[in-house]
Amino acid sequence: MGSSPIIGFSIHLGTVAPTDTGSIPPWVSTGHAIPVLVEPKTSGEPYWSGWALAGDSRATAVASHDGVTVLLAGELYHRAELGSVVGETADGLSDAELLLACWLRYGPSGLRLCNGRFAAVVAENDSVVVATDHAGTIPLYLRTRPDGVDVATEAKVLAEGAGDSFPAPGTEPAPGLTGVRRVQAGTAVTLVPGSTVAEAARTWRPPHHRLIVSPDEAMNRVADVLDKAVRTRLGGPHDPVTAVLSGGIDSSSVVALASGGGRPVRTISLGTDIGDEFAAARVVAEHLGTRHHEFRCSSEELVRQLPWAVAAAEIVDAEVLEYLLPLVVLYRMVPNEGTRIVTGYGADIPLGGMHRTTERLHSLDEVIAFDMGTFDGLNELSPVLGSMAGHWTTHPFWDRDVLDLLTALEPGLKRRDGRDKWVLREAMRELLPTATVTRPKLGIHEGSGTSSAWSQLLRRVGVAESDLASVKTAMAAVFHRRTVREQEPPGEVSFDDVLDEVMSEQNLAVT
Ligand code: IOT
Ligand code: MG
Ligand code: MG
Repeated sequence: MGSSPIIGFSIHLGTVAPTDTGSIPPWVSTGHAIPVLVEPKTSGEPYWSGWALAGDSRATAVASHDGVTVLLAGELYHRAELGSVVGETADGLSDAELLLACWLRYGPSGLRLCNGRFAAVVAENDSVVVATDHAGTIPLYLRTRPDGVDVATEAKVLAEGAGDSFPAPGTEPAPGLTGVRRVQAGTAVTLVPGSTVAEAARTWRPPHHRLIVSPDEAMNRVADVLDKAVRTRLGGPHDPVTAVLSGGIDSSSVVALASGGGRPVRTISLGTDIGDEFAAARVVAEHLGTRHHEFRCSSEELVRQLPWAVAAAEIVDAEVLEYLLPLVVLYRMVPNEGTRIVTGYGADIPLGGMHRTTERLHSLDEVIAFDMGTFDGLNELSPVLGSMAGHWTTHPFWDRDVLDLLTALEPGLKRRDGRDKWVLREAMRELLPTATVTRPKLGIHEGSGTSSAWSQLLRRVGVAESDLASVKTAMAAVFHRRTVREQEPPGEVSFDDVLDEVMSEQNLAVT
């Protein structure tokens, strides 16, 4: 894991020699743009041309050996284990080189070994494999063309291309865009550029079975696997790390494990005039001795940054945008570019934390199965949320091993003794104050006042209570059209203009 991975890329793999890399694409992510140009070694191999984006100008994007070329955005988290099976020590190898070594030994099946946060392109002979990590945490899009295929980690980069992609297996249409397709989570799609030959292989699926383990063993296993996921995400023992801390059990667990061993940890919390969780976060920060910062933003200012959240997540789901907006706003307030940020995001999905009122274990498990079956394409873990402000984010709860275990634990370990997320709370009991371990869940959209602030702005112009949800959905679609399809910089998209447009479309008079 480099401290500054490749953040994203936009490349064309073609059958015709490119004259140059083309102009730098309209990213929302910011960083150093590194040109990618790869000549085929033998006939039949594709030409590569395009750009990779990195936090560090010294980063190298591509690794090549024996006719195989690898481009990797993101990072791998079990470098030592991978090194042990590919017969090399991982030290000194970049993650792209490690993936290349894995490919040379296992071929495309090597992607099934990888536990990471990555999007990869691998070319061998005339075939190109485009692959997401187990959970698709770095969204990956493609557009097939008669002379090749365009692949990019931001959909907006491909929005303008002509032509309709053929529906390659393992891909889905990207919302609001014609001809752009998204590679599914945990999927490797093999393509032959310039043809319609394609096949898909799954590299991961959420477990459907449930494990019976004693409560003690479950606690220990959760503590161990999460500890490892946090440690592998932090770089060297003295590298500084920043954590987004709400003071809930999820982010507090991450901070507790990150602080272990005396590492300097900075914690940051966001609050608005409508709401904050500052007191709860402070309890954790003081207990663990982190350098703690509180950021405040007016709730109206927060909601007005919705175009940024849409441009980053490239989604149209208003409810999910309410979860992501406070994080986008907070990341944009963090001053030093190139900050490595760990989050507690995603813990509630395998643990059923969002479903506080569910009484029966059956219904708890059903919502967990549903959420684990429907996360793909929501882009909640997308690095672009942070990389648009120049930061790199990573999410230990969606580490492959953590996710496998948390999803599979039988639901009686998740709801127990009248408490939600029981097994996580118990696993962290020794490391955190009791008040934190027993603190009831509060969603980020509630704690920050995001949902109510957006509703409030709509009520102010006369939107009826029964229309709030549909107006939010319609606004999300317009933000998406403008920032993704039309690639307008999010800073130039006005919340009020979009609201006006939606109101007149829906024949609702602005009062
Ligand atoms: P929540 O779990 O409250 O917050 C997610 C993470 O955001 C926290 O762990 C913490 O790292 C950070 N965070 C939250 N609030 C603040 C704050 N005020 N200041 C700084 N950091 C903060 C929604 C939710 O409840 O967030 N996310 C769910 C999943 C949503 C459902 N998605 C789905 N079914 N696909 C989650 O699991 O995180
Ligand atoms: Mg949570
Ligand atoms: Mg919360």
